[in-house]
Amino acid sequence: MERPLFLGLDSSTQGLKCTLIDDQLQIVYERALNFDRDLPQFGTTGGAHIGEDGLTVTSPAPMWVAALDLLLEQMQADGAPLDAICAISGSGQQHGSVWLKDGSEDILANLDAQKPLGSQLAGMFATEDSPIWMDSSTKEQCRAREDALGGAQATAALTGSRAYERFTGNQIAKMYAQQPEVYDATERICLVSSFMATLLKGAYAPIDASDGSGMNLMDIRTRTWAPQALACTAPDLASKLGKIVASHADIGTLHPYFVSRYGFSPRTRLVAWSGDNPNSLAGLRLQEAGDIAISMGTSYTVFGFLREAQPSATEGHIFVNPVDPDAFMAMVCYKNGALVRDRIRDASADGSWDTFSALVADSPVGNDGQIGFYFFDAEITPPIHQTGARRFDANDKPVGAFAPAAECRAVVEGQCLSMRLHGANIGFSPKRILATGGASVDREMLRVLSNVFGVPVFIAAKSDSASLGASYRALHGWRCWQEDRFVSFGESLGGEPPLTCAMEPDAAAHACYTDMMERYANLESKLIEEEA
Ligand code: XUL
Repeated sequence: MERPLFLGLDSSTQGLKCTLIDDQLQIVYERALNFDRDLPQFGTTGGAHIGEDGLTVTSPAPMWVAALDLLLEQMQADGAPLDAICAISGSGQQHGSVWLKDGSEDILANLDAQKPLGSQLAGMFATEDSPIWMDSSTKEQCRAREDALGGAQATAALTGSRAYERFTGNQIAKMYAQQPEVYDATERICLVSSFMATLLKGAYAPIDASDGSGMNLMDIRTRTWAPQALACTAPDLASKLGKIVASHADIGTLHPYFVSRYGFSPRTRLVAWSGDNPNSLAGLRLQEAGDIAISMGTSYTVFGFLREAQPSATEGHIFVNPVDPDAFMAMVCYKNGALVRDRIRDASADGSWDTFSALVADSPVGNDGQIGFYFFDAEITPPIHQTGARRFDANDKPVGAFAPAAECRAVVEGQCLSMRLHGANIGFSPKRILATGGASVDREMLRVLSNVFGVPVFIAAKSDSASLGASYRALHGWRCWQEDRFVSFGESLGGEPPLTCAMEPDAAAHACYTDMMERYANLESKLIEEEA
């Protein structure tokens, strides 16, 4: 008999991707399409349309429908074994919303397998312009939400995050205020994740608790809509949002359209879709408290598994955990990641990574007390909008410049100290770190990371983890459904992930960084105060 297969789809900002795995977690097929390149008729840049104000950012919802058509056609043409797939789950860019008109479920129920999805669903959208996570046009709505809910900390305590402009609740409030006719014509507001699941189900699919945590609308403890958060958004919202389910929930079978048109099995189960960051947590197999991942790309993201939630008004987000419905995950985002390292490499290390690493390796742990802050872009964590470099000597006195070696080390140490400080503020006490992304190939970066946190650093075999995570979640949800009980994610996937330990901490260096933390935090607080 053929091995059972599990399909993960990932609808990101730029494209749609699939990862097909077997029950031993081996990848048997992958394919990706890019919206700008493969669906040029939608005229997107990076999968999005940027408004004239520079703040409003949307994506054309019909593009996501056309992408599903196209990807499935390509899979079929490649001879991917679609009939052996037991379950499908997926990952969507977080926070984006899709607005479906009254009667959309009837259109979905009556799909004709002879025709592509796109032409049949064209009339389904109350607006084709779906607001996405890159939008930052809802300042007013954010202020109103925090006022209504008792301030930023109260908003975070209830919903997991203070009011953020990209979060769906604030986008809904803006739609209601500025385009009430769209709001009134809408029967169902989906997230990008639940919209894609809706297409596969041919009926409205529920929002999962993990992606639902990115809306400023859900009570992260009860995993239900928070009435006070709905009330300050728009009228009669609960019925337009539908139900919230656990991320591992089985949400029904694949619509017969896909069985007839593409040759899927009529028994294919659907597992709730979730957001891309939750799926990355699943893809990296962070499955117990103390597991954190640090993704060091253009921007840096620190995210990990938490048993207890400690929401903060100043940093990060708490989401319900996508692989353990009783736990949480937290995420802290930085804008000044790779860009800063690149600039300092160019300015102080002749543009060479080898020179940069050698300078860091040859300079003392703790940098003789010198500390630097480098904000070349307005920063998210900490919230500092003034750009530039700020350098301090061992007596906390501002200085204009460091010697090249001290400059390179100050960047690396500063980034790691900041991740330890802000990670701790949102509740992380890591037992191990999984490093991914461009900077994770730099041994000196890994050494400093391990020494700052005092824990071993591991490398993930595959850093592009959202669609892989979706395939793992398909397997997880399917196991739970088959056994009619909650089977842990680890047990479903067969125990511990195979990880390579890249760096062990040095006790003396860790002690030195622990001493430095207080100075680092105080200096950072002063910079934040200067902003105010
Ligand atoms: C997370 C966020 C982004 C999107 C990208 O809060 O806004 O990471 O999920 O797809």
